Parts: sequence; structure tokens; C-alpha cells
Amino acid sequence: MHPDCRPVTNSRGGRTASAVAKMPGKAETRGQTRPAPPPGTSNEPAMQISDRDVLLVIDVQNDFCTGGALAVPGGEKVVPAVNRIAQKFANVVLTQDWHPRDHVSFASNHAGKQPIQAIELDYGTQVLWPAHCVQGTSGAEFHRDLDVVRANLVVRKGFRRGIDSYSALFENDKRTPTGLLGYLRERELKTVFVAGLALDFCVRFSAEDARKAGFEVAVIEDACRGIDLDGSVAATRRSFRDLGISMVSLEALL
Ligand code: VGL
Ligand code: ZN
Repeated sequence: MHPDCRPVTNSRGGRTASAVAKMPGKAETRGQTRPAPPPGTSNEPAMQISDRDVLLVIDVQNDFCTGGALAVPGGEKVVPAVNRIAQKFANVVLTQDWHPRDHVSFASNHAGKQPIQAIELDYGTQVLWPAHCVQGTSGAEFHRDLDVVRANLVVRKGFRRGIDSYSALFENDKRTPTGLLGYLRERELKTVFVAGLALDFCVRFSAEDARKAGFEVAVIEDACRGIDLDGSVAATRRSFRDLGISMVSLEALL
């Protein structure tokens, strides 16, 4: 994104006066006769999205929407928000959770285990889920109203039987790459805006891995919904704060 347009916010969530004052072509215009309006009041210019920015849309699939196998409350509500914001980006990447039927993350593949229970695998603790996003099923398809035409790339993840992948960059062993990091670097993209499902799992891990890899990262809060297991949404917010991942509103980008 343009360096003058970082998601700097004040206590009301609006851009700071200095961020507005630095907006090119606005307050700095020479010979300007009218003063710039105070921030947060009238037709403020939106943050500029540049061709070095990418919108990463996580797992907007039927199984994470109402009626799906692993429904995130209000999951489908992200669709109009994502479609709107995607219009502003030259670079849009979609991810698709894409599991084989015998996947290690499905409770049904472990005798006596129920969804939400955790097990220990060689790469660490793995939460067990209801079978979801099985390759080739309608549950694994993108929501029918998601604007997939805008996407330059679709990354599938979680397709190895023995490893789950919350993050769009690295699988849950924290080592196996999906290839997306190479794509972002080779395309020389700088700021990753993240939206989609679920805020506290796949959005969280994707944002964190992108940040740790050196990208500026902003999560578009109202274009995400969370599962919220044992305070996982609050833990996500704390982690974002600690890592320097911004939370921005859709409105600030439109
Ligand atoms: C997800 C749990 C299991 C997600 C995917 O997209 O957040 N969560 N698989
Ligand atoms: Zn999954």
C-alpha cells in the first residue's frame, strides 16, 4: 500500500489527522482555498489500495456457511463485504480448504473421538473437526455468490492426509509450504489484507505467517467471522496486537 496510507487509526477508529493531511492530492494541494475537513467527518478520502497490495480471501466455502458441516456463525455474511472490497484490488488470492475424506483432522477418522476434542500428532496439538471441505463435494465449493472472477490465484490447502493446514502459507507442521509465500515474493507484493473464515483459525494463522514472513498485514474485521472456541477470538486479537497486525474496517478502504 502507499506509505502515506497505512492503516493508522485514532481512538475512534478513524484515520489520524496526520494520515489525512499526508493524503496525496488532498490537503497538500498547493493554492488550496478550502481547509481539509476534520478527520472522521465528511467525505474523507479512503485509504488508497496500490498494485503492491493483495487481498487474501480465506476459505469462503459452503461448509463454513450456515447449513454447512463446520458452519461459522454468520459465515455467509462475509460474501458481500469481500465482493465489495475485492473490486478495489488488482491482486486477489482465494484459498480453499481441500481435505481428503480420510483426513487426520476429522473426528470421524479417530475411534471414540468427537469434534472439538484435541489429539497430539507428531507436529503438535490438533483440534478435531466434523468432516468438512471434502475434495470434490459441494461443501468444499466456494459460496455461490462469491465473486471468484476477480481472483488471480486459488490456493488449496489441507490436501495431505496427515497434516492439517489452517494457514494459507504453511501447513500446521509450520514447515510444509503451500507455495503462496513464493508467489507473494515473486510478485513483489508488500501488504496483505486478509478477509474470510474463520477469523480465529485460518484467517489468524494466515495473517500471522504473512506478518512473520515480513509483510505488512491488515485484517479486514467486518469481512471476517469467527468460530470462537474457548476465547479463541480474544486470543486472536491479542496475538494480532503483539505481532503488529492491524485490524481495519471495510469502510476505511472503500
Ligand atoms: C478452518 C477449521 C478447520 C478455517 C478450516 O477455515 O478456519 N477451521 N479447517
Ligand atoms: Zn479444514
